[in-house]
Amino acid sequence: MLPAVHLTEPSPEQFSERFLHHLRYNCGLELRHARAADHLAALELAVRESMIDREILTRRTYDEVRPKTVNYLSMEYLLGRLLLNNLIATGLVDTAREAMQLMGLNLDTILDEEPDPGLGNGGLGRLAACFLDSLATLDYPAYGYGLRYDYGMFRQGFEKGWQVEHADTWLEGGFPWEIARHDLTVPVMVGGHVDWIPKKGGKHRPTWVGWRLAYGIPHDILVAGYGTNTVSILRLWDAQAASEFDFQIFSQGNFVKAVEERERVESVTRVLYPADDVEAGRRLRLMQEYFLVACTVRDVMDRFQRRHGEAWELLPDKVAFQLNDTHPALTVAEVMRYLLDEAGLNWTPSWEITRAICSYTNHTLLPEALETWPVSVMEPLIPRHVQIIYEINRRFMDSVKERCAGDPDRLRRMSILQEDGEKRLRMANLAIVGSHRVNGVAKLHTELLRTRVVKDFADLWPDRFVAITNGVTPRRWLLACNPRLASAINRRIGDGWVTDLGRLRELEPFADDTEFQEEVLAIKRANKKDLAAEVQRLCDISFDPSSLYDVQIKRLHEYKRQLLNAMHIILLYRRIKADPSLDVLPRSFVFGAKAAPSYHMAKLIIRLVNGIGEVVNDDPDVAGRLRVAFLPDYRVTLAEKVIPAADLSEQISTAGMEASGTGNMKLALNGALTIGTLDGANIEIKDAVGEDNIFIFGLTAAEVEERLTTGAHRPWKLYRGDEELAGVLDDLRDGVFAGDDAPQLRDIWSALMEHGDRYMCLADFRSYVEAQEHAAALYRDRPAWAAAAIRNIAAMGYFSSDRAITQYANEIWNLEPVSVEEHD
Ligand code: 26V
Repeated sequence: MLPAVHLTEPSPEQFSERFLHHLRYNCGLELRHARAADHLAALELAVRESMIDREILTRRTYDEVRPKTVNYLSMEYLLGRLLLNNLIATGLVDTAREAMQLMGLNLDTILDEEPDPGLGNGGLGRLAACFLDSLATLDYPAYGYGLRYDYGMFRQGFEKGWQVEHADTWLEGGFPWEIARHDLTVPVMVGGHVDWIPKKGGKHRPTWVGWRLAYGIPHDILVAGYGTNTVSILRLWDAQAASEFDFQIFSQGNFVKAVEERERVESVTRVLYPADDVEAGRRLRLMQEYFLVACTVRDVMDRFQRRHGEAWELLPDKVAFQLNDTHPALTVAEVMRYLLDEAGLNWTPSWEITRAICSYTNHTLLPEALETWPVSVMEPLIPRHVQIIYEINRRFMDSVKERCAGDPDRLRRMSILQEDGEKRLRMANLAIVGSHRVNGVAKLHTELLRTRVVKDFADLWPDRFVAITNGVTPRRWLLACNPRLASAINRRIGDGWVTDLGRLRELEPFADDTEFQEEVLAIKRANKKDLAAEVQRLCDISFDPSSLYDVQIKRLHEYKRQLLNAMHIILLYRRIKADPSLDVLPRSFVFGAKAAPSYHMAKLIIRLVNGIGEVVNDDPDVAGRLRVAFLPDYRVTLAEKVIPAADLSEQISTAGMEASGTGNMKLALNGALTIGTLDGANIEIKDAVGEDNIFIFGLTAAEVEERLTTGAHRPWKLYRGDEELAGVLDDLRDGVFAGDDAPQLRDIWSALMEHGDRYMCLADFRSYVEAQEHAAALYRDRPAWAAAAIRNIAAMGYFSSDRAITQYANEIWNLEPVSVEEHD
């Protein structure tokens, strides 16, 4: 008989007892000696207690019910700070606030001490984090799986306007949210080769021999659902070398070599790759991808076996693997290997099971971001997997040949093996062939996948492709980050929206309510004041809260077109210089973006924007009407400060290039109006808010495609046809905003004028400027702007990650919620 588990709500007094207990017995301190970092640690441990109780309850329930469980595999999780969200989820915020007060401490000050675990690059990693929140909140049995990088996303600084990268040592001060589970360590095989060895009955079977062992140590981060007992686990793997005694080499007395080998194995989880585009083709990156997959499949299969023994035919009823992009695509090969080599099944049932449990989400259309791996890199590391993939491909090609004999081109395109030049494996093809569902992340994105990127596959298996538009968690992206707006909404429609975001529709009637308009404007102003203080602190630039806050926050990429935004600022500046008395709407431009350290053009664009700021911010002719701030080290924590204060949300990617975007949703949810192209989820946002409440401009995806493929895009013609555009381009050519770096920054001009302007900044320039003028005009009409902002908030219900996850559960995983009750 297991002991009863009841969850009791601590009083503020009890909670401060808990806090003091942890301060004393974990930090060895009395309150009077504790510093900010100690307050943080003690508070985290106090909250963790409540989460662990729930986690134990959750595990018990699942051991009993043995439900189907989804396993989300992602190389990246951009969690952001956890303390406030965990306090909110467990219902302890008010208790904690009071408890801190009782001890003369301030909760907000402590919250602001927490570092931000940045284990991801951008949208894909943040989406994974929103999904974990929704899975737990909706009571879906789920595990997140990822890697525990010692160094996460680099910290960004600026020197003379250039990006500089610093190591992110997020584990340095300890990370109380994780629990190392050495008892659940898993072995991972690497290297060796495949032999054909006779097995029982004399049949020769391929056997992987000569491999070496590494180990994966799980570190669990608890993810508490909001207002439910469910706590799910994000399990991050840390690579560890085999113990010294396993080393032959060691016993041969070659000590230094043994240590080097350990170092090599353990470096697998050392650092997050800070590029989200050009596939690195690096051995270490492949090793990371394999390591995640091998550890995870082993862990899931072990759990399955504990619950269901060798009843492998039950796998599709009990297990789902969701591949977050192709990075974990080796799951297909690893599950096959497990079923064939370890469970001893034959090919056909193994393949049926594999396909029934795997599914794949595509997050990018850019051809340069589609992963392929040289066979020559893969073979020495995972020879058995390469062999299995060849066999998958052989059978697949045979089946395609039956259907489309006489179309060798199609066969070549669909093959997992790319044979022109160096032999490579195409991970997207592997993921599609090995999955029962493939999803895009917005309607347009899925359509473009179907008709362009993987058309042959969609023709062959139309039902395999589904569209599931991304979403964001309302807990972090409204309730926690914008308490002023959240309470104002609660006062009008109650707080049901927190778990049912569609309820925001009930705000619609308040769009024309003067009182609510004024309240929303006042809240925005207060948030803008807070951000101004932050900008002052970070950049030493002063923002006027009555100016329009024009915000672009996202990774730095040419397709996202921070450059187009910069060109608009240059245009405004030129207009003011030409006539300083001109009536221009005061604007404060906020940029937040990291460039991949190896992405030359992205770094030039950062330098350009910083250069524009330098020229514009202090120009007496401008008289404070334009302010440009590039906030250093953009990350989740900074997003939480910028988003509530934004008036205008820049979503200006070249149409057909942004898969979805999720910042667009967060900003609109916080009452910013979008200026954007018909790209990604912008299209669905426009449909939801109505054309009058968004500023749409630019070419459509079809028009971009047409111009790019026919060569109809003529930068010089556009230059000659638009005097203002020509002025902006001349400034770029002449390095007006580049100081001593003019020669280097001229590459930006060259990309536009000499290399064809691949991202169509020139083509969209005029229509962008006009959209900006519409935005400025509306901003001057405060009640009209407020009404549009309210309509945006009211229309964001669809963009909840709860809706997205419900769709995954129903359309892909066939997964049911399981509620976690207290135990008697
Ligand atoms: C690719 C690579 C290539 C090798 C090096 C490391 C690395 C890391 C990430 C990636 C792919 C990044 C793809 C991505 O983040 N896509 C974004 O996904 C968001 C969520 O679906 C979506 O909203 C964005 O539009 C999309 O750009």
